[in-house]
Amino acid sequence: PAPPPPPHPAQLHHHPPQCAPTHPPSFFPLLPHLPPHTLPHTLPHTLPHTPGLQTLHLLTLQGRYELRVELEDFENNTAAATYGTFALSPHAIRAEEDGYTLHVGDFVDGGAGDSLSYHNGQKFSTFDRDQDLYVQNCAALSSGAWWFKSCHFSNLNGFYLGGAHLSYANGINWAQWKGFYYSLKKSEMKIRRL
Ligand SMILES: [Ca+2]
Repeated sequence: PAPPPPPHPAQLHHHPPQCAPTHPPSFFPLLPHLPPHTLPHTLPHTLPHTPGLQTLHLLTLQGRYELRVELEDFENNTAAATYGTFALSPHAIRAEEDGYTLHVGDFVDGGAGDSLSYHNGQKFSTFDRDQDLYVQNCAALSSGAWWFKSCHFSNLNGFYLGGAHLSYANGINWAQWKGFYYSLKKSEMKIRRL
């Protein structure tokens, strides 16, 4: 077979030089390898770029809060789980060093089952900050950012896989309702001061 034609001169400079600044380490390098339909519903975040956790920590210091998780599948079924206590690192001087530890309890079933009490007491882990109890990186294995233990019964920051999926536990999973092979259409976590 004929050798491939030499590159057009314009293509020689297509790639940036080696000294070009690289993107900060995060989930983002994984995304180009995924087909479009597996793009996450929210871009996974890294701890330093997660103001939400610090905000939640400070907010839940101000009083007693409950958490309500509302879920919806692709048949428009809905289910919920409520937790009468919810806080992040309530006893920590520096919440980030404490890993925004999840304190959750007093589960009340709204049809979804309890997929969060397992995570009580766990630190929040991301792809580039493994704070789980598993020998491997749960955030990488599950394509999420969560209070992973070893690893999870819920993964609401997982990939938006659009319903049933063949891959294990890396979708928007709430195992006690739909198992580890069903990625939900919608999930919301709401807190309310008691
Ligand atoms: Ca680990």
